[in-house]
Amino acid sequence: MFVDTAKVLIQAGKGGDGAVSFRHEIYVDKGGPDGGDGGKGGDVIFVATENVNTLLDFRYKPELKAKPGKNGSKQDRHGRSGEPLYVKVPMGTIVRRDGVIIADLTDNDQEVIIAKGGDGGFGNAHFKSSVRQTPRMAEKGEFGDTFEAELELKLLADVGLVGFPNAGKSTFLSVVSNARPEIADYAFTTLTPNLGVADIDDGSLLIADIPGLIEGASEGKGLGDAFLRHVERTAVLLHLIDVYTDDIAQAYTTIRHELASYNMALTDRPEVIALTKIDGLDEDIIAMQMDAVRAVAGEVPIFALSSTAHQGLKEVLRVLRQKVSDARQATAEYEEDALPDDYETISLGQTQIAEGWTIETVEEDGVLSFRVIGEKIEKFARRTDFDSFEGVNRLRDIMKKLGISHELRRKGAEAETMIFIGDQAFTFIEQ
Ligand SMILES: Nc1nc2c(ncn2[C@@H]2O[C@H](COP(=O)(O)OP(=O)(O)OP(=O)(O)O)[C@@H](O)[C@H]2O)c(=O)[nH]1
Ligand SMILES: [Mg+2]
Repeated sequence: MFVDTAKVLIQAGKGGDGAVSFRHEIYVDKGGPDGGDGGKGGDVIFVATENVNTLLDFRYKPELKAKPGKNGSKQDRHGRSGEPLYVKVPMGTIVRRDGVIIADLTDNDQEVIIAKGGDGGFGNAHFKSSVRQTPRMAEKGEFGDTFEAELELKLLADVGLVGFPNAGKSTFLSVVSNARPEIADYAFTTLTPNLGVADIDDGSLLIADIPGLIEGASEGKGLGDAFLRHVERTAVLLHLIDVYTDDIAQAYTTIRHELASYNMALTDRPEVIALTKIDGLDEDIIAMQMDAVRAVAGEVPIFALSSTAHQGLKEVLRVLRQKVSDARQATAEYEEDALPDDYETISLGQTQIAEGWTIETVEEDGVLSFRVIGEKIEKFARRTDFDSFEGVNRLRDIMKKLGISHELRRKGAEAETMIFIGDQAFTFIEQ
């Protein structure tokens, strides 16, 4: 199965909590507040690299978490920021969040912050004012950005051409597509991959022509196998073999062996075989050569073509198109099966909340309570230390400033009415 997508849980680090602390000074019972701020949580950063070529690793590592920031401490010591988590991804990786593209990593060494670490909370030193000399509250650090990311590796091409040097790969591409690769009667004419688009019926195929492979390529012979990483990113392989090859079965198995040595996964990539250069050749010889390959190739469809005489090209393109569409379908189905059953429970999808705030009235057994919903106020609530009266009172102050308290009162809130914000619950007025 050709794996080119993965789902991962991304979790940036939580911000450190702010500290509550007071200076110790000789002869002074209680000095000023000196609780430091919490450090920022680590970001999750994706780095595109040409050294990674598949998303396979993410299937075994479905959670990517950056380090939290350290808490603040006394003597105005700020907590250290959490280390960012750098994650290497192949060039051509697209990252989606709730179906929306948030990053497209195309260049080598390109870095994108995928999830931001939470801000650290302010320590109590921050809350000192002329009217509040001994603030006994500090903020909590915010949670880091957390979501399920869908990764997709863009394919380089639908079809990759493989085969010995001189097999006629570039010629094939030049005839079926708009590409104009160099063609010559010697080995290793093609040094870097060429891409071309072939039209077939009402669709099209993106085809990649790759440098020729020889026996021992995986050990560095010929041009080596470094360019096979391009083959890895094609959905279907078209294996081209010169019909004039003496031991044609051997030619086929040699290339298969080199593909397998490079990456076993390439051996189950959907494949089509075509014998090339059949122009002017006797039908019987073509049939004999096809039989010889069939004996070692099993179920793989085998064709015979001539690029120069434009023979048999449409047939090959049609089968390739069908195979490409099957491969994409199979990948999509595999995607659905691949997720563990409890995946929902480990995914901490964040709900997007509109700007501003709204109030939901809840009435149970004649008792009235309210839920306040809004990005900003929920953010403040997350940062509030609910074990501290002062902390909750500050949240009440913010609610006043935002006009939420006024609206709550209008809706009938009284001192002991319960107010819910996010995961937190508290009374309307300090009890
Ligand atoms: N008669 C005939 N000759 C062909 C055909 N296709 C390719 N050739 C010749 O075969 C030689 C090699 O063709 P290329 O297309 O350069 O082969 P390649 O597989 O790209 O070779 P490398 O890039 O070296 O791996 C050239 O001289 C082509 O003209 C064909 O259909 N018929
Ligand atoms: Mg070539």
